[in-house]
Amino acid sequence: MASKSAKQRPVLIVNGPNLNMLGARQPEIYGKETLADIERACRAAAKELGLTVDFRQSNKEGELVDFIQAARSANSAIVINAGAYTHTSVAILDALNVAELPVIEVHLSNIFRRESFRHHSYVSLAAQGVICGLGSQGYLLALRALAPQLLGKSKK
Ligand code: CA2
Repeated sequence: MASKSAKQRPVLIVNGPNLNMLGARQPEIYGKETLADIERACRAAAKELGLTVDFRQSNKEGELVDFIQAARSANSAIVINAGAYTHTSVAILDALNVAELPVIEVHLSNIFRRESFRHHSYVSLAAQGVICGLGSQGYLLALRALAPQLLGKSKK
């Protein structure tokens, strides 16, 4: 069977540790929305843009690597909020580089206004762009940035 074009493959939106706790704690930093709210908003935005999404979360580094490895053939691009693994994970960086897909890094909070250990991101080394500090809007902006690239360069 012919493989799916970039247009037909969903964008992987992948979320790292503790992001399943959104809405429950620290709303002053991460906002009041839950991850389910963000997923709904991403699905609605994707639909308007003519895209589809695979929305995932894991607290386990290896599982995040598995999602990214699978994206190479299953997805058209990756939007990633790797949570705290952003600042520590060479494994996630390596997986993103192997995926050879457009990557946009998103953070709800402005990591540069926070502790210095959050100022360095391994994920950024593989990212086309980085959006931080705009809350859940960052995810929607990432989809908006990807849409013309994905829809304009369909391989058929
Ligand atoms: O700002 C972001 O999106 C972060 O990726 C969030 C990570 C943090 O380690 C990064 O430095 C920046 C932490 C996510 C923790 O999420 C929570 C949600 C509710 C309550 C507590 C933590």
